[in-house]
Amino acid sequence: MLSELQDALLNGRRDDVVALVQKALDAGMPTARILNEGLIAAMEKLGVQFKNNEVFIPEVLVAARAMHAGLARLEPLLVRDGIEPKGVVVIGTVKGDLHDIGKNLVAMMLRGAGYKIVDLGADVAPETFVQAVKDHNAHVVALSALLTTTMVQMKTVVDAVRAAGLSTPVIVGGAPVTSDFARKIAATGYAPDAASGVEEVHRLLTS
Ligand code: B1M
Repeated sequence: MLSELQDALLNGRRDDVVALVQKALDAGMPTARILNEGLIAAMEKLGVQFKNNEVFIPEVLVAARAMHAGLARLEPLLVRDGIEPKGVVVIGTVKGDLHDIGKNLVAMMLRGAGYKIVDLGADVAPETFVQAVKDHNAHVVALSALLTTTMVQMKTVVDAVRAAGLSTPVIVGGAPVTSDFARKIAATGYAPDAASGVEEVHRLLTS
């Protein structure tokens, strides 16, 4: 049943995902097992396929939508069972930048990997990131920028987070962003794509 569920998710068959989650629940399978060995395992496979250019953005978006539908069915039960998220990640596209497709992908993959996501959207001011970290006791801040003119805002956010006395790791990504740039602005980490973003958050929270 779990491999059927993984297969449905990898192929973006949203209705099948919901039906198979329900079938597993009806069969008495624990919610954590459906989540970890069904939905999350499939998203991890998808992340590897995406990284290896075996699937592309449209497939990832469709699979992510199916993942959302499956998660929506499990969420009330997970809350009831008291399964804690792996950590809280505040994510947003920096001020002045309206590109949000890559940021959404990163958020979806992180959600799929078991993190609670506080998605601030696009065109987010530095003080909004700081406030969200405080309000949600975030473990990581993830920033996206697609314009060379807005990349500089990432430094403003890193500086604002540190000026607020917070040691929360800040990771950065987006087409024009490089690991060199991340180092220069004293960001804690860098991820070139969504799958690496998940790996980077795992690394930071387990090291
Ligand atoms: Co704009 N745009 N755009 N645009 N746009 C680019 C980025 C551009 C490269 C196009 C070009 O000229 N060739 C160019 C930037 C040039 C530069 O700065 N060097 C550009 C420009 C100039 C502009 C405007 C200024 C155009 C104008 O108005 N004259 C304007 C700016 C508006 C603004 O933001 N203030 C503008 C507007 C737009 C649209 C609104 C029309 C639309 C955005 C719609 C939306 O996002 N809702 C748009 C689009 C779609 C693009 C392109 C075509 C596609 C971007 C995209 O979604 N890629 C883009 C050209 C291109 O990239 N080929 C372009 C797919 C997405 C999945 O990839 O976002 O890179 P990406 O995310 C990747 C990784 O980067 C990484 O993971 C993702 C998945 O692997 N990643 C992270 C991203 N964020 C991360 C965060 C992390 C980790 C990894 O956290 C740690």
